Amino acid sequence: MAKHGRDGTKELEESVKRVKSDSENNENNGGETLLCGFQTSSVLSESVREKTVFVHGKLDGQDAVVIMEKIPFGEDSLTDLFTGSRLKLEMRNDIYSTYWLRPPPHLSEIKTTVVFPATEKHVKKYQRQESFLLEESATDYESITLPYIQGQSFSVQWVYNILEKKAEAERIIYEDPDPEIGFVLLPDFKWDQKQVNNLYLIAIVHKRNIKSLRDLTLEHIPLLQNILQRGKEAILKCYNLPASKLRVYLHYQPSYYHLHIHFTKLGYEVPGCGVERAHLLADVIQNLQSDPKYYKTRTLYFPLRADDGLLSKFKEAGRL
Ligand code: DD3
Repeated sequence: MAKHGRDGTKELEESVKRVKSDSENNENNGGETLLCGFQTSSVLSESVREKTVFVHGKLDGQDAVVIMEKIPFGEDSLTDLFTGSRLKLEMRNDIYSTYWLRPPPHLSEIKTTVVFPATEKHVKKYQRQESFLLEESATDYESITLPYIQGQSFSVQWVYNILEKKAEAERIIYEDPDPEIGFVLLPDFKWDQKQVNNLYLIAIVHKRNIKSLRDLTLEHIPLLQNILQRGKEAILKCYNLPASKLRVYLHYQPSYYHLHIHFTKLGYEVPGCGVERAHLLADVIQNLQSDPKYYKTRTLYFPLRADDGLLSKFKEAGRL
């Protein structure tokens, strides 16, 4: 488990360095040349603003999705950037001049995520899609959503790997091993971990039978309170970020059906943090306190993408 003290940034840097040298030592096992043979089929989506691109292609004849993202400037790297770079002049005019700066290799890294082999679902997930807001009553959940979830083989093997320390063990920043109210807290891999400005951690519960918000009742309050309390404490200790700077919430629908809580930095407008999908953990706790069956009985609203299988089920049932 990574050690983190009061001085969050130093420790953060240290753990980032460690993760890097781990993967550097790994050579090909760490995938150094993995993408050399990548054959692009299509660009699924891209965003000029987010500076991301999602590419579908083939590796060894199998489908793969590669996600690349240029990361923000970190304040700590500015000195290295100025001293270690060369400029190529583009134009000069009066007191104005523009350049192309060629940064040293360690400052020109692109955050890259590879899904391989990718299923058709992975490929679809990253195609730009229209979304629609659905209204799910308690009976809709029982008759449409629940059977759909159960019929799907949404694999959460990667979640079990984290809980069993078969993957990402060194990335865990806090763990409460209690089987009832315990959880693991670690960086979501969307976070570059280079700066706290776009902090994104997930708490994954040890208990395995809670699919989503819909399953929560009074009996889960101790679990939820534990995550809220201890999660905030761990983030303060590790990254020096107080609870007043955190957005702590659940998604409905979640992207995987094993209960997990998102911790993101306030001000960082991460996809999925809008009112149509995010439920603040503190609100969830209060709602359960005032009505133990709140999430079993209420109508819940959520957006679905046009190609989502669940959307078709709602259409078939005449609910859209
Ligand atoms: C996922 C939601 C899931 C494709 C992609 C992402 N954080 C993860 C595996 C390991 C992780 C995550 C599913 C999958 Cl790009 C399909 O996310 C993960 N590890 N969000 C961490 N730390």
